[in-house]
Amino acid sequence: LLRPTQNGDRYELTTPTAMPKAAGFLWNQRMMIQLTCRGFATAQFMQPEPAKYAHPPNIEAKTFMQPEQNYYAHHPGRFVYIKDEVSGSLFSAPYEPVRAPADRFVFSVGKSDVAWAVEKDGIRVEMTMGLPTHDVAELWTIRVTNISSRPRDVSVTPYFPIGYMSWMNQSAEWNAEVVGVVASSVTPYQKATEYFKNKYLKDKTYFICETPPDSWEANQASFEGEGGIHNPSALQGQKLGCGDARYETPTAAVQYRVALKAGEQREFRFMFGPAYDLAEIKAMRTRYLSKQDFAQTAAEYAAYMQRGRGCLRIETPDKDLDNFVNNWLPRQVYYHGDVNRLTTDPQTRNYLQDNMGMNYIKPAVTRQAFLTAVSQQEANGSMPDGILLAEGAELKYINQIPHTDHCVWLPVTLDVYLAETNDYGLLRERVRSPNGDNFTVFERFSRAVDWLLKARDHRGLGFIAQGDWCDPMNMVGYKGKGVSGWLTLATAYAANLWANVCEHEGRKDLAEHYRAGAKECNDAVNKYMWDGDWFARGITDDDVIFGIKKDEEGRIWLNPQTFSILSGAANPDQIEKMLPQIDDQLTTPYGVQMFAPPYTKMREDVGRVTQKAIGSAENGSVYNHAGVFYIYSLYKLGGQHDRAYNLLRNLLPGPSEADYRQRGQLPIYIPNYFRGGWKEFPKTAGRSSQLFNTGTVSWAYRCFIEGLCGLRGDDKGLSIRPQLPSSWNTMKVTREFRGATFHLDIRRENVKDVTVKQGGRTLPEPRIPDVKAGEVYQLTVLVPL
Ligand code: CEZ
Repeated sequence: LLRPTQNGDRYELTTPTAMPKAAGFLWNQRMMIQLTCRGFATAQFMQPEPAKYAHPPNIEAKTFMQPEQNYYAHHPGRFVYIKDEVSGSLFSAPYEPVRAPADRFVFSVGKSDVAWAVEKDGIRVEMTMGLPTHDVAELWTIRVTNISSRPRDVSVTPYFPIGYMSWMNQSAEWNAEVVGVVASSVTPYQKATEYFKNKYLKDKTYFICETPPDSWEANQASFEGEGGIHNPSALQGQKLGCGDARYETPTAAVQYRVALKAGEQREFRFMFGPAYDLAEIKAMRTRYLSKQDFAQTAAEYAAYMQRGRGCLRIETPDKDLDNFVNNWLPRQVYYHGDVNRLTTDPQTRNYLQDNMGMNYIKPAVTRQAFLTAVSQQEANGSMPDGILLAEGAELKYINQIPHTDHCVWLPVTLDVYLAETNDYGLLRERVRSPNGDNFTVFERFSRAVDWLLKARDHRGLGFIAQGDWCDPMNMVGYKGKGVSGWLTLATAYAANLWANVCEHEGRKDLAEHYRAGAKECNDAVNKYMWDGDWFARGITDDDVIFGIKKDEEGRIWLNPQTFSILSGAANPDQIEKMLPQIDDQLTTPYGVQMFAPPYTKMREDVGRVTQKAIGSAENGSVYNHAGVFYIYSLYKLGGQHDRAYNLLRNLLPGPSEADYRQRGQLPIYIPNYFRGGWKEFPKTAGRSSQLFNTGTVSWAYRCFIEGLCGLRGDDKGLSIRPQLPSSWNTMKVTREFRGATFHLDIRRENVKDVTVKQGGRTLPEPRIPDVKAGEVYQLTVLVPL
């Protein structure tokens, strides 16, 4: 079904039907494309707002990237029809639209390309797609080989549907100068002001060929005819109709008639993408469309991916895990830090956490992100709902709804930046904001935490307004009174972290102030929200406490428990009561659910989260972001090696075949959720959302580095406290840190506490002080039995 190849550098799936939505993705700073094993594709590019150059066949709503997208016969994709012109038999690669079962099928996802090899009736089709590092375009190589022992006469017809581009104006035609189909459109608008904004949009889509085809078709309806997409009428004739589309749905189909001797092979190259005008298409053609340029572009792109390789290599008893941590997790972290989910207004909490991951890859990017974020701080110290990244960008979608947690993420993510870089100098940078105020980063962080401490009610609990970390929890506090237990705890956690920084900066007075604030929050939660075995989630506008034993739905929520551990609100007795409840009520074979039981009907004093489908998204799914907070809190707590590790491993599909099939996802990324509703709907439980945009990954990487491997920096160096699961006796780790390289040989032995040896010498404590850039440290680490 599924196997890693090339040392985990690639994953191969050998059937298009067992996990139909299994996909790979590639990106550069201007675009992203997700390709499923069956050949369906979703691509976006930034100009600067996200736009598409291949569309569905009818008007599509514009929205943010959604989980659990469905595919259908006419979904945009990249396909090749192969017809035996003697026998008349037809198939398509990779699998859609014909859906003819192949004799051999391999979908191979690499870090810098996506490829297929499909064989049917003696013909092999290989398809490979790559991207340039800086431009928006897909580079396709299609190779057709006669693997039978007789000469073959086949037609090869790449089919790249362009779809419904615009209700104002759309057309497509063959252009001999660029050797391809060029579709044109006008992005629809109504306000005169938009005309000027849209004037330079890339409203053309091109599909150009290195080798001129024998015929082509630019009109979708003519291509498909009465035969249907699985057996297009255009393939019945000697050649394609060479038609155009005049306010008709554009497509790009080109045909080569090839006679292949036994063993003979033909190779074709194409480019697909958006352009402003013909001159740009010509320039793209000249820049990329040749064998040599494809090879060089692929090498450059691979080097670009390689720059995101991260700072950790592990060798553990679990090879699939090693593959993921060494090859794929840092790649996904890099993606988040590199493109900010392809929005011009990432949610503030997402922006900060995505950039938190960049600490382990390119800390200079994180540093800049802090400066950008605080430059948009409001005059009252609060943070806006989204951070604007492009000129003219606006707050959209969820960023128009007031959420009260954004300030929390400043100290929380700064903690990692300081641990990695020790760059306290950042705090002394001065940042002017558009509202005219001018403060140092240090002052801005203080103002943010002060705002959080102020935005609390008479009991000392944090107002939730129309949401906190949980976006769709929009009606707990929309009347202005409701409070969030989680937010109050997160405020305490953030205030404590900030107090540590204040202390480091010689501001004992402020440290005391923030610790006192944190204590107030913790005390308030303990006073009003402890329900005997766990903490409640919140109290509504009408003073109804929820997330407690007597609730039939939404009875226990994960986030308050997690943050009570991180904030120090929970004492050891409380933790001892909470953890088994989380095991019993929330933990499933696919990870830990963010609450349970899921809501089955609207609760008007909680909000639209209760209206989401049972076990999907925030309604009681295995929401990995919440799950990984919990894992992090277990590693912080210590002594929970197995609980933490089992959940950490479970963020990843596999390694059993049954698990892969149930989750339906390749083990090359962590999705934002797996379906929950484990007791209610076991049929769908575990199913992946297939959405690789998620705050989970920076935390997951952090858990591997700081938690499992126990390697955390501070102002004095690197401390070493691995937390191996009990089933492991050894582990090898290579960690890059502040320019130095650490090789650790970790073993279980009869020691009382973690013991570190360097060159036969036992260090006085498990830490390396004064890390020197350029140095290589060889360490033996002994951990207790
Ligand atoms: O968005 C995510 C947010 O990007 O949901 C998380 C939140 O912490 C992240 O910042 C938890 O609520 O509006 C909706 O109902 C959406 O479902 C969003 O809540 C969700 C998107 O689906 C992306 O995952």
